[in-house]
Amino acid sequence: MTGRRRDLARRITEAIERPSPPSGLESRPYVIGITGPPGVGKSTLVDQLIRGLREDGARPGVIVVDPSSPVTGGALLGDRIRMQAHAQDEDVFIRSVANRGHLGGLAQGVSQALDLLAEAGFSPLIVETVGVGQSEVEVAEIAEVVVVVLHPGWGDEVQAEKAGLLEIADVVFINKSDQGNAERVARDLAGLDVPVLAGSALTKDGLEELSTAISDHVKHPPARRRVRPGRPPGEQP
Ligand SMILES: Nc1nc2c(ncn2[C@@H]2O[C@H](COP(=O)(O)OP(=O)(O)O)[C@@H](O)[C@H]2O)c(=O)[nH]1
Ligand SMILES: [Mg+2]
Repeated sequence: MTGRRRDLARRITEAIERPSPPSGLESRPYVIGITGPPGVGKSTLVDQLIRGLREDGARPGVIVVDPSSPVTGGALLGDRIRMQAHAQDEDVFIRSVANRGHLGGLAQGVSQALDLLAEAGFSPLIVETVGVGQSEVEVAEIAEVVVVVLHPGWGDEVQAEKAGLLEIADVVFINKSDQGNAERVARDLAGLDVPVLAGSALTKDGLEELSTAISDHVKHPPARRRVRPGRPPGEQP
């Protein structure tokens, strides 16, 4: 690791551990939020997104918020392995942060870490969070576009949990459609006001459509507003 990267890594750690008020960066590069249930393929998908962005000459910066294991207290090793292909690439910065089961201030720390990545010239920015509980809602606040990743077997979750996750979606991607029938979930979500796509991070099926949906959303944010936590639906900020 070069000294500059080491310094950036250290400052990100400080930001996560001791968040301070936002730096007030005038124009941060856009932030892509990737959320969904554990194991659905978010990290695999992020790895593919990084690949595509690199092909386009972009320098993506990625923060992965891991549910830390109560046993190890550390970030899941899997994410690092999943994105290891980029470990030697100086034009990609990937950082895992463990949420250690508490969420207070996490969004602020992540937001600050994103500012640091932006200052270091990384763009666009990607945040992966697990779509359970409140953390993803917090992080959705930071992201210009939130991709909710689901799988073909999705649907057995508690209704409230489902609703909470879908509320923050700008794009839904039904991953692992190589393993099951995504149609059923897609039909379930037909009433949603956002693009619902299906594909596979493993076979790369549907990934181009996903990239297009992401950039379409960033370029032309729909008039419809995502329901933000703490703000009644329909109310303008
Ligand atoms: N069959 C199949 N497996 C996948 C796909 N995407 C990811 N996986 C696998 O699902 C497992 C969990 O993936 P991961 O990206 O770590 O999920 P995350 O917890 O949501 O970040 C890994 O073994 C991946 O190889 C897919 O589209 N199809
Ligand atoms: Mg992951």
